[in-house]
Amino acid sequence: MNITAETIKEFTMNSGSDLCGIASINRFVNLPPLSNPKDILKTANSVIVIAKKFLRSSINLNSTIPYTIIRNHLSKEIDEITIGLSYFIEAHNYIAFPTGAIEPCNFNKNLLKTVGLISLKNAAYLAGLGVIGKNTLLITPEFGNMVWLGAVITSLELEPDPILEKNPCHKNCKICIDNCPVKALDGSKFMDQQKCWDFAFGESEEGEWRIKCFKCRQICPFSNGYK
Ligand code: B12
Repeated sequence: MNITAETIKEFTMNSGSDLCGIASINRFVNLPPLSNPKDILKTANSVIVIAKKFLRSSINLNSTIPYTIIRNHLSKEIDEITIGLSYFIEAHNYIAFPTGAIEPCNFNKNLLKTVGLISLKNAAYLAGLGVIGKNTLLITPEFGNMVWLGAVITSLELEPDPILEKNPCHKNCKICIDNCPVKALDGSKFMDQQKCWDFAFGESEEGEWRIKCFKCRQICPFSNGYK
């Protein structure tokens, strides 16, 4: 059986993805040295990126428990889909492996940044799923920034999707930058990881691990798509 982009999309959608896009490897150029799948697999030809919709009801509550539940659950679901897809592709004699939705990560000593196997936001942009907003998050036409991402890097050559270029962020909108409680955003492509990390992740007052801040998602006018 010949695996085509359609086969892959059918597989991911049947496995529970809400979006799936494909980037050809030659799109991963002019990136910081941390985002190139070719550094991991020399024979990589494509990166398949999937997204699941994040539950919007979880972001405007007086508790961070529901958001944390959804984030943990989606990370598992995404990993299950990308692992399943990797086995499916491998069964057709190609190399394929998942990148992990949230972990493990590496600490890059040169950049002084914690980095995933690849940057999923970049990969999703290059796979045509959406654009990167001023909050540095991927914003998709269908669900805005309320998506959770995962990817498979593979030696399989696939027809890539067109990149979306039109960015819906209004030129003068700075709502995410102005409302970040720790000023981790400055309008550039990188955010201040340490500031965000120290404030947004860790023990809650009740003593359990939580994600305690997601203001940059919540306040964005595109938390529900921009079609
Ligand atoms: C480590 C990590 C964190 C760290 C650091 C975040 C960071 N931006 O680096 C902390 C703990 C602070 C964090 C916070 C959050 N995170 Co986080 N995080 C990750 C993780 C695991 C790795 C990110 C990484 O590698 N960062 C390294 C930096 C360098 O890369 P990057 O920001 O991804 O990509 C930027 C650069 O490459 C740059 N860039 C692109 N091209 C070029 C070219 C040049 C020349 C230059 C200089 C730069 C440049 O622009 C890119 C976009 O900003 C990813 C999963 C993954 N593997 O990607 C999730 C991920 C990015 N997190 C996510 C989310 C949602 C969050 C939070 C909202 C909290 C939460 N978990 O719910 C906040 C929001 C912060 C924000 N506004 O960015 C989602 C984003 C989904 C989306 N819609 O975009 C991801 C993709 C997880 C997932 N599986 O969906 N996160």
